[in-house]
Amino acid sequence: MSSDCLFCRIVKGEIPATIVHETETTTAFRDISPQAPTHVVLVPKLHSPDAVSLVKAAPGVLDDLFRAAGEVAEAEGLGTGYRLLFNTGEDAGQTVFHAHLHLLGGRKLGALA
Ligand code: IU
Repeated sequence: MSSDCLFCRIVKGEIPATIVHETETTTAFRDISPQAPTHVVLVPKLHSPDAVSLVKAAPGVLDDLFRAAGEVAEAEGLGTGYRLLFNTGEDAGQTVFHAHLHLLGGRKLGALA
């Protein structure tokens, strides 16, 4: 946990967020600036700056994130499809340096840039 990391603070309940799912290792909440009708951010409770660092530090947690994403997608009724993505590094548009998996769905999604 990092006291100056926004997502660590959401995980600890210090900053409000609309939490939609929680497991022992994962917290999932609605993105504050949704890019699709369903836009949920899934974060590991363990602080790691990006997904590749996370898989090195705690590989099983990545499995947990994807499992949780599937559960959220089902709960949100996204049976016709959804997108899961990690922005990794500044050039990819990562703005919060705590690994997080975006879950987007609820409309036809365009091609990736
Ligand atoms: P990115 O992959 O690092 O760009 O994603 C960070 C996301 O975190 C982005 O979609 C923001 O809208 C979202 N977010 C949030 O949900 N709550 C916040 O308080 C802040 C950012 I700051």
